[in-house]
Amino acid sequence: MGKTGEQSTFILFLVYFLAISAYAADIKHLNIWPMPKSASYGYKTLYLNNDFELKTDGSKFNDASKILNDAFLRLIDVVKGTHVIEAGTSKTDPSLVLKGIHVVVLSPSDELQHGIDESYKLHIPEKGNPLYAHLVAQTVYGALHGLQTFSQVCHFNFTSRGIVVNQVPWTIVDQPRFSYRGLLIDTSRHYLPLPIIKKVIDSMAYAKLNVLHWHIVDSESFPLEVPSYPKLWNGAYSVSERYTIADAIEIVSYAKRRGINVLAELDVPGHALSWGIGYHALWPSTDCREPLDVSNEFTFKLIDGILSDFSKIFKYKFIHLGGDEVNTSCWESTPHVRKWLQKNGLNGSEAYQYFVLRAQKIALSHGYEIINWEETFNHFGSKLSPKTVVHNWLGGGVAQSVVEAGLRCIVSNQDKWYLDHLDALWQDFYSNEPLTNITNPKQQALVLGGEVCMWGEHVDGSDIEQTIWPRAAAAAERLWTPYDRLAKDPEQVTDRLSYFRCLLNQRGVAAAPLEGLGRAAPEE
Ligand code: CP6
Repeated sequence: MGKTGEQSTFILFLVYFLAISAYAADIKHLNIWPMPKSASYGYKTLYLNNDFELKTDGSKFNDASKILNDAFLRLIDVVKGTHVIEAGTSKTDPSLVLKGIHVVVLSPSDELQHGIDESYKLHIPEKGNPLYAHLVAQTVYGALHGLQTFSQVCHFNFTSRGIVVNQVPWTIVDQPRFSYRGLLIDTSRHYLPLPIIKKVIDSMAYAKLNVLHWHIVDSESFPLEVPSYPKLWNGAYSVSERYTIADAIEIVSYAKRRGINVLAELDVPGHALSWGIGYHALWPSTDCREPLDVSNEFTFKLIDGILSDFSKIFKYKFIHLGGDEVNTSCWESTPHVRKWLQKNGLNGSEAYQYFVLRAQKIALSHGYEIINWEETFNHFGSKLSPKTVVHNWLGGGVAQSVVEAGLRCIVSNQDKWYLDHLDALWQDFYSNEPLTNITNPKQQALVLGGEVCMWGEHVDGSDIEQTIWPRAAAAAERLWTPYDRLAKDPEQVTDRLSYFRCLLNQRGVAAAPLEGLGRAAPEE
């Protein structure tokens, strides 16, 4: 029997209504940040056993250095929050008790490198005897992401005085959109004590960021020990504001155990005044103390020595060689450098190119691929090593030209992703799309990802956390979540981001309110 017009209208309306309410429910109850690639869930509640356990039967990964086991212990810690789980209060009905999580890691290797598989599948079934959550990942670092997601579906329940998982059954299939999801910290403008850096690393892992770009040294101070050139850290602010080699190794290892690579930067030749405090020969003259002296062989011998030391500590395949904001007129106005320029037939700008390319060759000889700030590409892009990744920071959307030229690129445009711009809103961070105007899939693949930058002029250990968070989280979702699942209008994710910000607070991270930092930007 055919339907009347009225009936069809009604059915259409009903379908429309159900679709809308299902969508609304999806947004409201899916409090996972960043949003996974896909997630489905139900309505049942399970209780975590007091002795909630990690099971790894069937894993090819033997966890000799306890990366997975420690991550599991941290998971229990953060989901408990500040509460004491009261023994003997857990549910006795075994059909409602989650005994543990069964983690299967398929790759035996614990190598953390750019481009490794970070995917995972998490299933929390509603039935089973005994009942286990299931997490499968190719690498242990994918499994770590899965544990982070698991921690976000656990809640402390005040009735049972224990931890519950709501909305079971869960099925989450997840993987990042971009392989490079970075945060820059700057320990030259303000020294950051080791415990602060570790807290920043912990918080990065909560948001699934995976690269700590360590802008270790710059013009203001040189806080790092370099065994080959032990006077370099004479450029530190004070004797106590320095990192030993053991400190640097500790940072790299701490980050690795959380799935985070450390990208070390030497910003040459333009941001290196402090280097000359220990070695005056690096300065063209006392009136011209940056850029580094391009005419002196010692400059390159020293860069070689530093990178030789770095290659034993910083195992990430990339090294950042800076190359931004080079004032070449200072070279041209220093007599002995001017003489050298004339002898070699170079002007200041050509000498800048010579410097950057020579530093690149040194880095390549130590096995590194190179990241350079975008000025290098803007001045002599076609001369750069094909192993260069161009790091955007100026506003002009250089990514498009970089990938058209066949080079790789990382996006950090200062109008959207500079955390030191205190008046930039989380909505700006959320809406910054790395693939703007890049439609060719081959070119899209050259955009490795992006990075938010916490330059250190105006922050130190006292306020770095609330300056980074929650805005970095907005960028983290942009870099993790498939494009189609991102909100077109950032306001649609306000509640979910608020929730994540609260979660950060509960975990001891001083994330600021979404409305802002509550203080004015300093005068420029
Ligand atoms: N330090 C270095 C900086 C900046 C850059 N490089 C910077 C420039 C402009 C703004 C913020 C930071 N402080 N070494 C540029 C890449 Cl607005």
